[in-house]
Amino acid sequence: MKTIDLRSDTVTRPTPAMRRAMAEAEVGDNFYGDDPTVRRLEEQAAALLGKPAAMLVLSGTMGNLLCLLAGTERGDAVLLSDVCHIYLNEGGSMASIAGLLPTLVNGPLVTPEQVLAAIRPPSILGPRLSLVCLENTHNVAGGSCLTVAQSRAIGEAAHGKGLRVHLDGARLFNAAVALGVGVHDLVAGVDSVTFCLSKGLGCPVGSIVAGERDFIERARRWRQAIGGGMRQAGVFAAAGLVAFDSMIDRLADDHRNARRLGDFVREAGLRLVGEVATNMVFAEVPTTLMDADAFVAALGVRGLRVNPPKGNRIRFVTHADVSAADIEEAGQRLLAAARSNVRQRQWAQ
Ligand code: TLP
Repeated sequence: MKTIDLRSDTVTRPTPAMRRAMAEAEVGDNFYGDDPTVRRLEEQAAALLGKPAAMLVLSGTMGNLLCLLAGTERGDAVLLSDVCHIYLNEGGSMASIAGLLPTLVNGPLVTPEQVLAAIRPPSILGPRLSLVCLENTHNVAGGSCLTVAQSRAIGEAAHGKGLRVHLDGARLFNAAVALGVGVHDLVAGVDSVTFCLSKGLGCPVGSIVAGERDFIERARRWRQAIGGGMRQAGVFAAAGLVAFDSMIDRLADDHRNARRLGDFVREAGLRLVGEVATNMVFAEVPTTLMDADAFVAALGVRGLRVNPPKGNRIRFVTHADVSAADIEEAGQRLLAAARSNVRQRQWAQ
């Protein structure tokens, strides 16, 4: 039985074209700026995003942290959602490493009104609010997209008050493809952005940070300081170049597959949480059907892998290593898992 892995879009293996490019990559010591493949990747990334400079880093978490470090001063306050990845899932590094004070907005969306409401008159008493963080697509909000207009409006509100804006765009290309816009339009209103090569774009490792030249130079110093300096990184930057050529447009397939999976989720008697906007499907297992842990176990027995549930909520993520046919098969397994439990309940009564 073929395992279908829907835990995350980070589980993809490099494509044959990536493996070839990695094996043949021209490399050099990136510390000395000698790696031509890294340089090419960074130039292409900056051009794609319409930002003056970009830099390769090891992960999305590292990219976000560097943007916090380079875009703030210790003791500053940062406005961000209480369910965003930087706050929830990055080990508290914004506080423990960057020395920042989170100012939280309830729920996934940070609005221009919330930005304006968070501004306090200058005072030596309070923390200085200097940065707003956004996330696009938003993971916990079900892979939902922030539109160009929304991003611009938040950027304008923040800039009007002298604040910087950072975008955690781990899945920025998913948003661009789903909205049918260019990534540069989605990041026009932000000062710094991180996106991941290792998620929907299918690379084995790597993320990009981008912004103004002096900002990227500050981030480069911090990358070195936290041990993120790299040598012949062209070996994996080469996969990123392949991704730019061949892995962006195909994200539409992942989105189509996610919508199809959403149909199966409903058919299985689970509650679909929100609309399926990109490559994520969030579902709640009704207690009348079964306990969510038992349901995930029933899926596991049938070769369908998902992460442990959070409460009664399960996340399914589509990616380049699951085909439309795999999704049909996953749907059948989902239905079978739901039916198996109903039967067990009937026996237990
Ligand atoms: N998200 C991962 C897990 O949290 C490990 C996932 O499976 O979704 N921003 C966002 C919005 C993310 O979803 C992630 C990873 C990151 C940043 C961090 O990226 P990495 O894993 O490269 O550090």
